[in-house]
Amino acid sequence: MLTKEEQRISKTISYALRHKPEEFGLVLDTDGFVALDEFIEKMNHTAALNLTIEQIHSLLTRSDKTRWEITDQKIRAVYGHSTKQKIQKESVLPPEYLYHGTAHRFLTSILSQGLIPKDRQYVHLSQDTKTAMIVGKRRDASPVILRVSAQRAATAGIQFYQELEGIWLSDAIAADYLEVIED
Ligand code: HQG
Repeated sequence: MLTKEEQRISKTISYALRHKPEEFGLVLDTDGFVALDEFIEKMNHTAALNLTIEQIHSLLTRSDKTRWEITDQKIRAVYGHSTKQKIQKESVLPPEYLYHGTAHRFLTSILSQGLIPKDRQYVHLSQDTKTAMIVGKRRDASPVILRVSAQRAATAGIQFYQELEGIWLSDAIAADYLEVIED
C-alpha cells in the first residue's frame, strides 16, 4: 500500500506520462518513453518533487498496478494515454476472448456504438473477468462484464496490443464482438 503522499506523487507521474508531458517540459518518444534521468530532473524542477530512481522503483513495485515500465533507463506509462500524438504500439494476435468491466449506465451506448477509447488513445481490456471486475468497480458497485471475441475481431482487422500483466489495449471494437456475461 502506498501512503497518501506517495499516491499523490504516483498520480502526478502518471499524469505527466499519460496526459500532459508538455506541462513538465517533457517530450515523449513515439513509444511513449522519456529518459529516466531527464524525467526525474524535470519532474523535480517543475512539480516541486524530490524524486529519485529508487523511489520510482519503490512506487512501481509497491503499487496495486503496474502503471509504468522502466527499461534501458527510460520510463513510460504502460496504458491510459491521452496525448495528442498517438503512442505507437505493435499489434499482436489476442487470445480468443478478452474482457471489459464497465458501468451499467454505459451499456446501452456500448451495445449500439461498440467500445470506443473515449478520452484515451486505446480501449482498455483485461485478460480475465476478475481484473475486468476491478476496473468496472471504479464506476459501478455492481459492474457489467463484457466478453470480447478478440480473435474474431482481430481477424476482421481490429488491432490488439499486449501490455504488461494481462493488460490488453485495442482500437475501437464494434458491438458485434461484445457479449454481456451473466454471473
Ligand atoms: C466506457 C484505470 C459509453 C468504458 C483502470 C469505460 C483501468 C463507453 C469508459 C484503466 C463506450 C472509459 C482503464 C461507449 C467505452 N459508450 N461508454 N460507446 N465505450 N465506454 O477510464 O477501461 O488506475 O478511459 O466502458 O483501472 O474504465 O488509472 O477506461 O467505462 O486499468 O491506472 O468509457 O484505467 O487505471 O473509461 O479504465 P477509461 P477504463 P488507473
